[in-house]
Amino acid sequence: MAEREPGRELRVGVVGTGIMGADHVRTIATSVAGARVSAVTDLDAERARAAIAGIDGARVLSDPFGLVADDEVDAVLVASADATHEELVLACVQAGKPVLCEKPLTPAPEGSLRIVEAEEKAGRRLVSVGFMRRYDPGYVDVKESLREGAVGAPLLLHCVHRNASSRPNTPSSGLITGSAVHEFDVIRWLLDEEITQVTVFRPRPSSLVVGDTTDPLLVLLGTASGLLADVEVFVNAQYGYDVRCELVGELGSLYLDEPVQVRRRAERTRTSTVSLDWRDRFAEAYRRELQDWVTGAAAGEQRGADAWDGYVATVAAAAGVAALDKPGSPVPVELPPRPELYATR
Ligand code: ISE
Repeated sequence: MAEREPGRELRVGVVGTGIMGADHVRTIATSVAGARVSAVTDLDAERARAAIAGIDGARVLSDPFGLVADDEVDAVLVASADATHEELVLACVQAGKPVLCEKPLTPAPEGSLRIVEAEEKAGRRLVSVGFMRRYDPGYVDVKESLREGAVGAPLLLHCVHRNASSRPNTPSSGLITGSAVHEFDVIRWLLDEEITQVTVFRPRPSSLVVGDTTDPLLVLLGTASGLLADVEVFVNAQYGYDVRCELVGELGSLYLDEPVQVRRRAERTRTSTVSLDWRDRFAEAYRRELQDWVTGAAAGEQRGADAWDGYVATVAAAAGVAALDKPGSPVPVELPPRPELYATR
């Protein structure tokens, strides 16, 4: 890795300038201190050029692996197609460059485990995974209040994850691997314990869904200490993007602030407090995530969800996908012991 002069801005290379990649480029350029975007790459060169329009010193490169190796790239943000994550993240680990990879770390657990093993071999953590809810002020408040004993011992978690609409023919598994996986991560992060089993229920599907997607789904998760968490995933809720979380403890409940009003598609234009998608709902979380990643990378520290967290999320999601085929029956989440490298945070 090229040596960075102390005090110089961290030069970030971004692979993939689709919806999330372009959003991250904008956020780094406008709202993150100590970093600048030095290079981007995308299968669609035009889209890559559009993403860096107006950003001084940023270049469009044609090869993502060339970007990882580039002397003017100190750290890499991977926001390309899920299937490309493993190779790119492994290349970053081999090059000794910090990498922030959008979720999922890899589509299947085996790929994430190979990344964990590569980091163990390198003897250091370089990989962060974009589970941005860990930076959302509301979720952070819930976690801190729980730690401070505000509601006593936790008992139950109720989670809701609604999108306005999904792409036609989204496979039902996508509701788990693309959406509910955020709750899987946030549940283990909030509670500081592992998910041990996943059960999926398939209620009557919405008639507004295009294709044979089962939407909504109800997912029930059990944890190591016996807590239960339910997650409603409904990706064609029509009225907007709506994420909720309530933690019930022995002495009270903690929940994300939410607008109290009727939520209907027809009212969307009048209810400005309902988000249209995750980019505006989690804009502050993304900004804080990127800032923390940059600050950590500059100090040689890995921050946020690590490769082990990314791996565990894929294992839990795979259990959820298996559970789709036997509604109402729990599927165990089986994990190897957590490697020493990930013991301290
Ligand atoms: C999307 O891919 C995301 O990652 C969003 O954060 C999530 O809320 C949404 O449901 C997914 O489709």
